[in-house]
Amino acid sequence: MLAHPESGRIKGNESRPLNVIIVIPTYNEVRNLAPLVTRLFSLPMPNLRLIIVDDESPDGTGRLADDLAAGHPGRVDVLHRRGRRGLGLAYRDGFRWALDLGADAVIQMDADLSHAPADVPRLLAALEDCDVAVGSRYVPGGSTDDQWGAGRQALSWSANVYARTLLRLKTRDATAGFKGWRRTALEAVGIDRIISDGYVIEVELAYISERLGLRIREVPIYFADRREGLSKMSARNKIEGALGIFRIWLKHHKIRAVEGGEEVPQSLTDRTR
Ligand SMILES: Nc1nc2c(ncn2[C@@H]2O[C@H](COP(=O)(O)OP(=O)(O)O)[C@@H](O)[C@H]2O)c(=O)[nH]1
Ligand SMILES: [Mg+2]
Repeated sequence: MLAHPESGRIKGNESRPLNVIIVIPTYNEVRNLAPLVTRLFSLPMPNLRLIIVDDESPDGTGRLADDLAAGHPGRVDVLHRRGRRGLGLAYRDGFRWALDLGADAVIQMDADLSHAPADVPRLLAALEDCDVAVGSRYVPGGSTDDQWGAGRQALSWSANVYARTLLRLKTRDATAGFKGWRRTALEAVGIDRIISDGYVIEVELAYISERLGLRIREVPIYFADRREGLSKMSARNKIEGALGIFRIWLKHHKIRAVEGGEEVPQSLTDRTR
């Protein structure tokens, strides 16, 4: 069971503090990472830990992350990935590490301050009575940057509608990258069955969660545009994401859930259908 973040305790186990770990993927975020870490550690969450997953950023983000880790002993881990880079690959490694470190709850968020550190406690509070909390731009009260032009708004909205329609997702913000997970939810998802290497991992996580029948709650957020650095989302990434939806469907559409989010083994559902 999860305790309210401000109490910082696990229900039924008053002696153990709640371990919350935030996984932050970085690629060329040298101007954003230090302010992000400062703001996260200003939250009233004494047991908060961070895992920064850097893909050999040419701008030195990895070195900066090591410095930040040295400045916050025991609270910041840095995972330096080598080889092929990608948001999905980074998250898969980061999630595994967070579970290995014994996280009770895992938060995933971008490094570019588009996701407000001040919203982290709201996601955690939502996890009180759900399995997955989604920081959502597309529920009442949620929004995207005021500076976004109509074209950019339409692009973000249509990517979301595309993914939702093809996969018949109920989650309003299916491409959201700001999520909170109970440990049990991430374990149920199963990191090893995730196939997305890039941005579309966000949709895959939403799809697996819905197939499993996990309790998903969307928490409205304001998504600010990045002020420093550049988006890494290329036209190629967008095409890969669009095609990735079909692979996701193929891989996971047979997942069946029973009440309470417990997965029915595939062989069993095949026999009973
Ligand atoms: N480790 C890692 N992080 C990435 C990669 N691509 C993007 N990111 C990070 O993922 C987050 C979201 O990326 P961003 O470029 O802001 O995407 P946008 O918000 O959709 O424009 C940021 O923290 C990026 O630094 C990657 O290949 N590897
Ligand atoms: Mg961004």
